[in-house]
Amino acid sequence: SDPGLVERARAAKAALGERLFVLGHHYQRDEVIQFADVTGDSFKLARDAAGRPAAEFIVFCGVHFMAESADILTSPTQRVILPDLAAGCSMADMARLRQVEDAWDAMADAGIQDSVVPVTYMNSSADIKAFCGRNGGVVCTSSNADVALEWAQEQRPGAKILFLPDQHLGRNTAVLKMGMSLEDCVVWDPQQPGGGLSAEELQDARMILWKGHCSVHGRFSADVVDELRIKHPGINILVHPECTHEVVLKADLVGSTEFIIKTIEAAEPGTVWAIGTELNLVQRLKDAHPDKTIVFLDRNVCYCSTMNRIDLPHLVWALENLVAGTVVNQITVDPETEADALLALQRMLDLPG
Ligand code: CIZ
Ligand code: SF4
Repeated sequence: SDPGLVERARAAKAALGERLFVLGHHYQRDEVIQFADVTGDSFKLARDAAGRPAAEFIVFCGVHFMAESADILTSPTQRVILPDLAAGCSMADMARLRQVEDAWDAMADAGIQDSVVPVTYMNSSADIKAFCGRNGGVVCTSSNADVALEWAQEQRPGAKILFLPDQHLGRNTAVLKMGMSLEDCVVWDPQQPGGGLSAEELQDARMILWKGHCSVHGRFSADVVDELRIKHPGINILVHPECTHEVVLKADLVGSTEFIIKTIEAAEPGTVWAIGTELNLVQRLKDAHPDKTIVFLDRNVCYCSTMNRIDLPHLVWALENLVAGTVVNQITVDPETEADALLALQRMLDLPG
């Protein structure tokens, strides 16, 4: 990265001292990660921010929904800053509150709304988390989706689950961890009238999956898994549960980004791994573990384009403004949304395990 910018970022961080806390998501660029006080997945980072009450400014190097979660979990005096407001998440954008409310009304029309418990993945906007909070639901992460689904099923006998917004995480968890079948799952398509489902299909389903997906993890293909197994006999395939069901079925290990990192750290020297998650993280793991062979589970490069919007120039711009006394790109969730979203987040924090 540009030595001038590196120097300016260092100077700005030094000038702000304890007033500043920089969070770096695992999918961020190296040029940004070098300035993170802590790295992690979205959930760990939001909790780390909440554990730093002395930090007035939380600079979140990640995407918009993560900064919202940090704002919800930190105190009102702490200000959360996203260095580029264009750093959204295509998956989170696939579930808009209006669309989810329409689906909810259709579930009332089909006579099932009283038995549906909404569960949203952390990767969703604050107003979707708030919808879940208001309607008896919960937030989950890729590490606790099974526990959250179990909790949801226990809310009432014969409970159905509306899973937002990632159909793949929902399906993979339901089928591989909850003993449901693919037939128990239906997909609600917000682009179609009535979600593309009949009242009968809704009544018969146990799991109503929102038709959303991650544009990065959704790209990995089962064909590449087959090719790599031929090319590198003994290879271990390690993927994130946002990958398609087909890919997950062919993998050896499936888990969150934190799980992927721990697995590679614990792996024996000389072992061979193909990793199906965002490329910045895979490249960093490869660099950190030269004693292991690590390949990317795709023939092409595929970064998360919105994560990559946070680059060193944007970080320096945000930090230097703070030094000059100007808070730029602050992310704030309105108090009503925040209170409801917090209900759903608190239910997650209270889950067993
Ligand atoms: O795909 C993502 O953006 C993930 C895994 C985010 C997170 O940290 O939960
Ligand atoms: Fe969203 Fe996927 Fe990017 Fe994560 S990797 S921020 S889920 S688009």
